[in-house]
Amino acid sequence: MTEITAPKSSLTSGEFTDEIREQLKYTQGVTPEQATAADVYVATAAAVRRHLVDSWMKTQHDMVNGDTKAVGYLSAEFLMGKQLENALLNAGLTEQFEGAMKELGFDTKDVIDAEYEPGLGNGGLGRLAACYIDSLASIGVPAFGYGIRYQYGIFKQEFDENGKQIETPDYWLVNEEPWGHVDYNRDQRVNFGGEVVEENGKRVWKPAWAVRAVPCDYMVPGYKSGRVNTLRLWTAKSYDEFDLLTFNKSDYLDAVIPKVEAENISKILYPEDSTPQGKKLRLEQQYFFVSASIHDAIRVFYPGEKNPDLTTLPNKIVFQLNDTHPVIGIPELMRVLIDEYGYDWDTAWSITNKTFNYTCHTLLPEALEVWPASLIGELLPRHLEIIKKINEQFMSELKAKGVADDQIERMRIYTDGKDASVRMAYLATYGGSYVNGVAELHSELLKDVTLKDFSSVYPDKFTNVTNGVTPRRFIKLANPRMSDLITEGLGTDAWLSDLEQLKGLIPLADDPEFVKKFAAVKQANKNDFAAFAKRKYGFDIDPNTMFNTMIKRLHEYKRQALKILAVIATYADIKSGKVDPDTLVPRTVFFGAKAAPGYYLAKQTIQLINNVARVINNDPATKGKLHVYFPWNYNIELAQNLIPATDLDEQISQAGKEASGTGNMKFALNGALTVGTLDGANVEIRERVGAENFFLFGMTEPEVSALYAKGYDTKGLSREYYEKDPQLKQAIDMVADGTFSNGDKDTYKDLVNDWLNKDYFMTLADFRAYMDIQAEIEETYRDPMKWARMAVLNVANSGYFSSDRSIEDYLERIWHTGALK
Ligand code: 4GP
Repeated sequence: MTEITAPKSSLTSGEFTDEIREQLKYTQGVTPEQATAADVYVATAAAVRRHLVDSWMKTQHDMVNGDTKAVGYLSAEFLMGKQLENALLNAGLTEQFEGAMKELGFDTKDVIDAEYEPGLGNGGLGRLAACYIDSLASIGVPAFGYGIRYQYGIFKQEFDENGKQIETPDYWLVNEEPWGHVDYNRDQRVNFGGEVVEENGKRVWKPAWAVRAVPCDYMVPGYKSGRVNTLRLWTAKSYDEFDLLTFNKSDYLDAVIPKVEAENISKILYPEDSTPQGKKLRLEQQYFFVSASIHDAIRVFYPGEKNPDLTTLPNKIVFQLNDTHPVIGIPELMRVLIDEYGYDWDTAWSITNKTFNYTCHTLLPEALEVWPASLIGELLPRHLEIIKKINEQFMSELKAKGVADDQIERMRIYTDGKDASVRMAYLATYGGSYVNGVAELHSELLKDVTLKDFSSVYPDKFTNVTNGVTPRRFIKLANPRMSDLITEGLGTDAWLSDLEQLKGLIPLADDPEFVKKFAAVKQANKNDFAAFAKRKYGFDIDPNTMFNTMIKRLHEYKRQALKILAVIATYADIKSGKVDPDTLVPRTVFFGAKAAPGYYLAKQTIQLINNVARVINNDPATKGKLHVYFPWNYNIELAQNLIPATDLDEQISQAGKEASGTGNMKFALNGALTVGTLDGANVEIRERVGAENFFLFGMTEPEVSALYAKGYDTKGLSREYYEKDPQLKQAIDMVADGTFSNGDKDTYKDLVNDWLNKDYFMTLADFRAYMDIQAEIEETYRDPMKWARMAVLNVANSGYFSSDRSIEDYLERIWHTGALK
């Protein structure tokens, strides 16, 4: 084996240029003169991969032959973002790339832009997985990301002429995808259906059909660690190309049905993020990637062994279940150990229990997956038997511990009866060693509310790991100007792998020169964003206004409705003459959000925002004072451009509903101030950056609970807020009266109805507090040095929110492993 090749900084630009030329010639068959930016992108990607291969092999070798336990991060989503720039940075080839592009006569931006962004995730949970595999590699922990290589990622969002969201398929593989290596020789067979029979006193699964799981490997280079891990995404293939008999009878279409059915499994990312529907295909996807991954891990760690000693499995790899999606892995490992390797139940249980842990990313009860037992029985009959047996064992264990009968009933993993079902969160909690929430408040609520019965019996299983984000992508790449300024201020760039070093900026918050430079960086980023938005969306944005941003999935609990009602209220005040627009801080409000295709109220909210934007942006009364833009198809690229340009960030979810949030961290680390509720990680961000550097408003979680107890949503109490607050009333009336729908009163009727009669997420109840905090925000913004100083302090005190720190917490509290030696 070769030595670890730490990024070869000795490589010259000229040499790198030659490598790219070689790729162009021998792989793509074009001359540099014929090459387009897209060709150069593919050639550069191939050249970068070559530089990573030795470290990749060395990392795998050390992982398998050493005694450092690896991490298997099982996730249905990996929202990676574009790869080229990140790979160049982590491989230490950024400068060589810039030199090479000069030599070849290409603009680096054009080449980077040629990459099609893969959207293999819905939102927070998928992006977190991507940050975590970056940090694992950067710290040097051996790890696999295991997931699905969906052919279609999250839908592409467009808006029609009425401002409605239109979803179109996102075929990200439209051009050559140079990063993934399809490895047909390391495939796995995944079985489905059929029945379980008794043979020689043993239960034997006789599956009815199977698909071939083919891995596609992505190298995950660590930043300056010399380590390269693997993201292994599975593609479903059919074992039969077509049925020759049927084909010969000229039923061409029928002949390919089995192939289509098999390949459907990895066809498309399931589009919901918080409202899973009982879809068979979803369960097939989950089992498909989890089964392939478990078998793959055994193949990797016990190479060539016919009778491996799998009691050592928990010392070789620990599987992290990213939400409930991969939880079928628990009965699958039991099945593999018992049926395929002949272990007895207790030994299998002990191995399984030590190998899995579970991270919960939500508190919305409807997002904790529950599968109908009939569906599991149909697709995975042997697993259903195992789950029932786990449930029996669990109930006896609870009884033996003296747990009361009614509590035991509530805790059932498998619920009997006509609508028998399996609660995946419960299975994960019992079946693994640890359960963690993703921010302190969330972990507390998980323990005290959602999984209270479990934490009362197994208190030691519960822990917290507050989320984090990778500073490489979200500071260094997204915000190069600020990164340079930080490096200048600290005299080193070591902060990029030890983000707490940002604390060194604290004294600089009192250095007017530094603060001025910081403000100038923000202004330059805003200018850049205005140019980007012009190019990409045709927007004419005034960069000399406050940039006020709300980007995240569209969900009622996140309360985009609160923001848009506040915008409408301000607009109404200007129109009615109540407020002189010249007294307002000029503001540009940005929204970025996709709504799940089946989520009606979320889609209405999108339509409303678009039409508020249309009306306000075309009204001379607000020109230069208030504007609203909704760039479509929110993705990582947009986030990387907009976050560094933002002055004020919105984190205004109903307290107790946002598990953590990670956008909030990205904004604080890029010098935006936050207006937010005491929810998710906002709580910890505020604690760290200081209450005086955070615009807090709204009800707390206990206040929210108290208001529910009064019957807020069931007795229609929101109407009282509407009646009592003329500003709120006016805003809602404008939505109802057709101001934002060309006079049509029906367009938003369901949205308005919901606000006035239910308003489950208490938008109306928090409206006044939200309007009141605006005065403080405006006053602060009028003092640019004060604002910039607060922004510096946000950056300086947010180092804790590096995903490197989150990974260190996982290592210590849950995984009990570390970096390769
Ligand atoms: C998200 C949570 O909504 C968000 O608060 C959290 O920061 C993120 O996970 C990562 O932990 N949940 C999802 C989901 O994306 O699909 O449930």
